Amino acid sequence: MSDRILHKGLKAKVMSAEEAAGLIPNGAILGMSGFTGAGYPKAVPIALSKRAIEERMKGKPFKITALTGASTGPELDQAMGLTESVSFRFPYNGDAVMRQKINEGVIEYQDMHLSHAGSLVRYGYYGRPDNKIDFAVIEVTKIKEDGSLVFSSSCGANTAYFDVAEKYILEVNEWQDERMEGMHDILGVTGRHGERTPIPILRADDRVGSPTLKIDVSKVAAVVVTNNPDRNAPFKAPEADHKRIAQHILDFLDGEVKAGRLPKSLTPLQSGVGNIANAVLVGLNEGHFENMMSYTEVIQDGMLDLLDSGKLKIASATAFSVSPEGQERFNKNIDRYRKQIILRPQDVSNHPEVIRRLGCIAMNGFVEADIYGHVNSTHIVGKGIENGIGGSGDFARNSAYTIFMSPSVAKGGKISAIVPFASHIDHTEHEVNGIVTEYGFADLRGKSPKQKAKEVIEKCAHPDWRPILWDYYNRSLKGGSFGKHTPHMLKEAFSFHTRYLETGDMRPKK
Ligand code: 0RQ
Repeated sequence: MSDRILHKGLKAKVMSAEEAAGLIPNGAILGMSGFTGAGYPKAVPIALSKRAIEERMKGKPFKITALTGASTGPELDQAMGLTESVSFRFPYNGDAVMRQKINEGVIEYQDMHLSHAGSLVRYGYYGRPDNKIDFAVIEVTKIKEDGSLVFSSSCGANTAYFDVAEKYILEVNEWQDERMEGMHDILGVTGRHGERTPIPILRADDRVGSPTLKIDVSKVAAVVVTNNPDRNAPFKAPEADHKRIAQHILDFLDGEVKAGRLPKSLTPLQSGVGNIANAVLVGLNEGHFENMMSYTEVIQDGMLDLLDSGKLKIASATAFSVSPEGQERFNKNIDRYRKQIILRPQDVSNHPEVIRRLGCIAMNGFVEADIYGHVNSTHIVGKGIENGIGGSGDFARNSAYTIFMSPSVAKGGKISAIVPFASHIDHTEHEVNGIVTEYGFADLRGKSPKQKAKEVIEKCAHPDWRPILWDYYNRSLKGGSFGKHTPHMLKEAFSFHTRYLETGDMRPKK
C-alpha cells in the first residue's frame, strides 16, 4: 500500500487502472489533469485504450471526450489517438498521433485559450445536459489525512474538473517528488459571469490560494497508484538561428531599458515552450538583467538555469516542461525551488486581469506571420492544426510586450514564415508588437499597416523571399484608389500557400 495515501477511506478505494477504467462507460466525458507533458494521468488512459480495443473486438463502440489542461504524454494522447478512443479533444494537443487523427477528421478538436478552458467547462459547454462531466481523472502527488490533495507537476484545469465532475479517479504518482508540497497555490476562479471578484495578485510572487485542494472525498470512485515519469523531453542545445533570434530579443529589451520604458529587472516574463523559447532564456541568463520574475505558464530548463544563477527571483507558472536532466536538478534542489516556484491553476496563471496588471513580456513561437503583423500560431496552410493556441493568446492580447518568434523559413527554405496574408489568424496586428526571426526584430509599435509591412519584410523575411514579398506588396498598392490602408490582391493573397499545396514549395517557378 502506498504511503502517499493518508486518508483512511480513500485507502479502501485503491484498485488497478483496469478496474478504474472499467467504471467509465462509453461516451463518458472525462476532465483530466496534464499540461505540457506534466502531471497527466498515466495508467487509466492506457487502460481505457486497451478497453476500447477489447470493446471494439466485441463489436461495441468505446469513445470518450478528453478534456485536459493542455498537452499530455504518450500514455494519454498517443495511446488514445492510436486506438481512436477519443471522440472530442479540448483544449490543446501537442501529440503527433492525436494531431494526425484530428487532421484526418477522425477526432474532433476544439483549440481554445487556456485561461478560458475552466470557465467554459464550468458553464457546461462540454458537459452533459445537466452541465456536469462524468469523471475527473487527476494525477496527484499525495492524498493527505483529511483527503485534501497535493497536486503533481501541473495544476492545469484540475480545479474546474473537480468542480463539475460527478465522480473522481485519482492517480497517486509515486514518481513525483513528495517535497513538491507547498509549491502549489490553488485558487479557484469560480464566479459566474458578472459576479467575479478581483484576483488579488499584485506581483508575480504573490501567493493568494492554498497549497492543497480540499475535495469531496465521497465522490472518489477509485484511487490508482502509479510510478511513471512525466514526458520529459530533452532540449536541443540552441542552434545558431535560435541564438540569433534570442539576441535580437535581448537587444530590443536592452533598448527598452535604455529608453526608460522598462526597469532593469524587466517586467514578468512569459516564455512559450520549445527550443527557441529556451534559447531566449539561455540568452537572458548570459545577459545583464538582474532580479527578474516570470509570470508564465510553463517552467522549462532555461527557467531553472535562471533561478540557479539568481537572475530570476521567482517563477510563477501552471506546469513544468523540463528535460530528464532538468528533472534531476529539480528533485535535487527542490527545497530551494519550493521557495522560488509557484504553480497555479491555468485560469490564474493565464488570467488576462493579472497579465495586464503585471505588464508581462510575452514571447511565443509562430507558424507564420504576414507582412501586416497578423500571426498564425496554429495552422499549417490554414487547414491542418499543428498544436493549438495554448496560452499564447492569453498572454499576447494582454501583455505589455507581445513578441512572436520563428526561423524565417521552414522545410529547408521551401516555406517562408513571412507571407502576404496569414492563412489563419490567431493574433491580430492589434496586439502583435514584435516579430522576430534570425534576420531581425520588426518593431510594429506606433506603425500603420504599410509601415509595418516595410518593417516585417526588411527585418524578418529571408533575403531570398524579400523581392517576392515586395513584388506582392507593390502590385497590391498600385490598383485603384481604394484599399490603400492594408493593400492586398485577394486573388493572390494565398498564392504562397496554394503553390505549396500544388508543388510542395511556396517559391514561384522561375
Ligand atoms: O515541423 O516537426 O515536421 O519538423 O512546424 O516548428 O520550427 O520546430 O518550432 O517547435 O518552436 O513550434 C508555433 C508550432 C512552433 C509552437 C509552434 C513546422 C516545422 C516543424 C514545428 P516538423 P519548429 P517550434 C506556450 C504558448 C502555439 C502555442 C503557444 C506552438 C513544426 O510555438 O505550438 O505558443 N505555438 N503556446 O517545420 C508549415 C510553416 C511552418 C511549418 C513551422 N509556416 N508551414 N510548417 N513549421 N512553420 C505553451 C502552451 O500554451 C502549452
